[in-house]
Amino acid sequence: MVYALPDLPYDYNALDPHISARTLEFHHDKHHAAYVTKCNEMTQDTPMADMAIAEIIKSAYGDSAKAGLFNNAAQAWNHTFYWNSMKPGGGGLPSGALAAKINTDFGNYDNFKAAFKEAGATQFGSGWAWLVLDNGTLKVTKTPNAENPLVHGQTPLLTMDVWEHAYYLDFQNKRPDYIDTFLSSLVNWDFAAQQLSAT
Ligand code: MN3
Repeated sequence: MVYALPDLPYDYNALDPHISARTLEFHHDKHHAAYVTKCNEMTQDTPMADMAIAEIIKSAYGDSAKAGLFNNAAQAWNHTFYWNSMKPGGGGLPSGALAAKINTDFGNYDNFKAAFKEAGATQFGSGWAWLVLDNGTLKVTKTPNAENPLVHGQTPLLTMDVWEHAYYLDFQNKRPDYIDTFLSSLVNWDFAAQQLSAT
């Protein structure tokens, strides 16, 4: 397998002033690119070379001999999912079937929002906050480091990177402000709705 680094789905300055071009240049061109390069180096000339990246992630998870591969493969996948979880002019409320499902499973949008903010703010150190479909029910989860919902049999719908490199240049240590901005101005509900309708 050669997993290609995908281009950002928007221009580097498209999320300005919420997330700067400088953050996206470092985050995509340095951090994401390095995970992709290392993942490809580690699978080259092995039986995993022909596996899809989601299969590599699930197969390497929990295998201490493959911890490095897991971290790089999962981070390669997580970042692609994260770029798509945001869009220029994003934020606000979901609509259609996703909005109805959020109301059913969380009671209302504000309950979802509170759960997502808490997950992002309380993930100690590096990690991710997620909206997932778990056995037919929407849930908010958080994962440490590179871990992602695929290894727990859940379907990810949306993610937010809460590693410091995602927000430090724009928000410094104020992770809660980044989370508020993600929900108010960046979240791509169309992408999450597509993930839900594909299940
Ligand atoms: Mn990151």
